[in-house]
Amino acid sequence: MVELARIKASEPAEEITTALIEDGAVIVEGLLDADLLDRFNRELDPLLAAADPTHGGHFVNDTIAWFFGAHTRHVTGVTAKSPIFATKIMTHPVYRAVADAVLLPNCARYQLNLAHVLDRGPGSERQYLHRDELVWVHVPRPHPDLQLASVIALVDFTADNGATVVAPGSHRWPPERQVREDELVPAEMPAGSAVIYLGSTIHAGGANTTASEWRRGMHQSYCLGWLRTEENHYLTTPPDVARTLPRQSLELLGYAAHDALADGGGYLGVVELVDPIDLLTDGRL
Ligand SMILES: O=C(O)CCC(=O)C(=O)O
Ligand SMILES: [Fe+2]
Repeated sequence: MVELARIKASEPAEEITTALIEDGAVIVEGLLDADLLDRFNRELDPLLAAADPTHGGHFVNDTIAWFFGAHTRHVTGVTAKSPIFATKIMTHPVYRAVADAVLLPNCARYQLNLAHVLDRGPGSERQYLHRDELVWVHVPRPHPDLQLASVIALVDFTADNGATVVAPGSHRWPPERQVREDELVPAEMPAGSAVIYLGSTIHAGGANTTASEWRRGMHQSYCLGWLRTEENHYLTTPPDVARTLPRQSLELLGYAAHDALADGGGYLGVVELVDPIDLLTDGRL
């Protein structure tokens, strides 16, 4: 039986990064302390209570509708809806340290890709086993790590309630290699812990076979700063909201220019030829 390494959030981040690069995934125990977990869950409670598990049938296409199914309550664009997420969780030092190691060698700055709560209810089937990085299928292989992804357990994750399942080592497999059932591990973990995985690691939200438990998970990911992000942060978190956030959050939301001059490159994402974060912070935007 394959296992995932479990490392405490208080251990040096290099240990987490080493296990992640070795296995393609790692469980970080105690990422959110009890108080932060509780405050975040209380912010989410009313948003989830108002969420419709069918999402009104509104998805970008039919394949994505099938992928998420009709038993999941979604909160998307969490950066604008949860100040705790935008100021404490997206910028958590463990994510920063691991992303610095995994993503920064191949971009001038990395960014948030998406922030999506998946509250997977009874009846949710296992998601299609996938690699998150295939949203950038047009980047020729081999390529460097494009993405760092994570699901934080906001309730205890069990194999029965739909813990994320992961295929350790699959980040090194050729694209055509199929995964066998005995190669999958459920990321069982207590609330407040997280599974972190590479964009190239095969995984899926697990089936929720319980009668009444909702599996509340915070799915967030980061990607190289020169890629198009899955969520459009400028629309989910427009300047009026962004202005209330600290600089580090704005940078992760893509409000900072991607300036690759030091690497012999050019700039991306400017406004009036200026770094928009400067315009935003000094009141000109
Ligand atoms: O909810 C989960 O456990 C995983 C979600 C996921 O992999 C995805 O939506 O891409
Ligand atoms: Fe995924």
